[in-house]
Amino acid sequence: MRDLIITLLTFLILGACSNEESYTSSNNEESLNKKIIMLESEVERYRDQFYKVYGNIVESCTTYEEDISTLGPYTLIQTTSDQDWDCINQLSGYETFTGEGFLKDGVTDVIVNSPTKQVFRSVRETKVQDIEEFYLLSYFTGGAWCCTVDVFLSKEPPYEAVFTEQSYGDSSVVWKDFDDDGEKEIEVIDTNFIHWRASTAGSALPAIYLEYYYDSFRLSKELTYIKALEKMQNTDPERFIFHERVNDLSEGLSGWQGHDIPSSLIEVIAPLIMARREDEARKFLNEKWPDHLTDKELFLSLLKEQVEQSQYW
Ligand SMILES: [Ca+2]
Repeated sequence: MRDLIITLLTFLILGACSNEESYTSSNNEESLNKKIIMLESEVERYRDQFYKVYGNIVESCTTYEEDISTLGPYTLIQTTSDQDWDCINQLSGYETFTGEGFLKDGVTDVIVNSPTKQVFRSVRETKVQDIEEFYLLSYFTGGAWCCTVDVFLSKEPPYEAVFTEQSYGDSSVVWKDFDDDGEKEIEVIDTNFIHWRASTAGSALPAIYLEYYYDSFRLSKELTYIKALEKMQNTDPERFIFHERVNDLSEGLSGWQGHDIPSSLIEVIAPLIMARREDEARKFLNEKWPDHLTDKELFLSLLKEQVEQSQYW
């Protein structure tokens, strides 16, 4: 392995030398450019080969451990890798900057099987919780803004995933009895308003509520309605104001007539529409709509169109 890497590095150095040679011996700019492009593509090729060889070295110095446990009727198989960096550095003949973390290290695979089939798989570290009525599996997908995935596994036959949600950001869905009736519900932050006429930070994140009903979750219109009313009453009225933008470069595509749409306003109106309380949504919009803005009906119809994009509509 080490010899192979030295050979590859030698090719790279020779490539660089011949580049210099042709530069001094030729005045033809075009042929020089061609030569540079050719050498660059060769360097890329050697780089690819180097990573392949290096990846093989890392793999040869990595041990995998499979941990099998049970989760009620389910079997949880978790594979963890351990990269030996003394071994890797010795075989490759040099030390890396970081000394760790080439390819995947740590949890590389999580599989959950029911008695009859595979019901879950993730290549990310997964949090496993017994939440009484269900098992909850959660993992973070990574990325600057994204996303937590929650999967609810049934404790009753047929044993399967009854609910999967990818939430925005690093928060899981909330599972609790929101209305003290003895039955728990799921609070989901609906992601369908992200980037609707707003920036990422200015986007509305309306909360809706789901109830368990005959083996699956469905929208709880009543609870979604109650929570929208709570939000309406408990929000500082300042947060329902359309503020004028200093520099609106969106040409009407974002905000409304040069104003930011208050995200709290959508966070009340969208759940009201979801709960089929459109009359109350309209009444609330009428109360909050400023005199200096126009096309309120168009605004409401566009907002409603967006609500209907929700997977829970
Ligand atoms: Ca409840």
